[in-house]
Amino acid sequence: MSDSITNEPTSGIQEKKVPDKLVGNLPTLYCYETCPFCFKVKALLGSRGIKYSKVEVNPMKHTELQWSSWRKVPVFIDLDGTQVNDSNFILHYIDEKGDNKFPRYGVDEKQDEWMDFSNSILGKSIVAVIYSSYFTSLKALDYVTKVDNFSFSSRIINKWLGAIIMFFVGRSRAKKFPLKPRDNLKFQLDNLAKGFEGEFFGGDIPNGADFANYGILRSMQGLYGFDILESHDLVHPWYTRMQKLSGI
Ligand SMILES: N[C@@H](CCC(=O)N[C@@H](CS)C(=O)NCC(=O)O)C(=O)O
Repeated sequence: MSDSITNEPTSGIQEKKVPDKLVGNLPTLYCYETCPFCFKVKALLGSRGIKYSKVEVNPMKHTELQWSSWRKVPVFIDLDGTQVNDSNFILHYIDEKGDNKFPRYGVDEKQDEWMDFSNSILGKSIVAVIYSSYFTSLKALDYVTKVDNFSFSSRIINKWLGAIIMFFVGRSRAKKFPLKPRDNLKFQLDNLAKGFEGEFFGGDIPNGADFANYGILRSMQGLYGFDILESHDLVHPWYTRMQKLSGI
């Protein structure tokens, strides 16, 4: 295998430990405030009562992640310096190290499929709605004007340029589905509800599929299109249960 292949950034647990990337001597999550994949991890950490530090990454420059070959968020650093990349891998890592409450990857096909669904379908479906116009995109990116560690110019650029970029990302995501963005999200929520086994995907307690899909939807709260979830008679009660136990 050539070096260029072996050096590709990879999902999951990384060999090299990076204890110097911890902040405040706590497990540390590198994230964007509104990133759907980051909300998955925040929900699990919240539900397990794990204290952690957050590093807000600049979405344009990725300054805070320059040290890592994996430049997407979330990146999780555990107390011993273990770096874990990619949201679903991080969920498994945290659960396995802690309460070990949900089946590991490859053990429960249904859980694995719904965890994949969170990325391949639900994540794209919400992006198509949230960023369906320049105005809704601006609303979603308003948070960057309030991030303390960004400079004034970064805040302005990230918001106004970021909204243009995300509007085009939203359009490209919308093209992946035959239905219009709002109708598609409603349709995907109907699908999601088919995976519930009673209270949760995991039955009486949430499993990886609950945290993965809840996190994605949590990132929409307060943004354009959240009303679609609020008016869903099966998904909304599940969402409320997840919100209560994760505290986010
Ligand atoms: N499969 C990854 C996807 C992560 C992802 O795409 N994150 C976005 C932010 S929401 C990102 O970092 N994109 C690259 C960028 O912003 O440059 C995961 O589940 O963690």
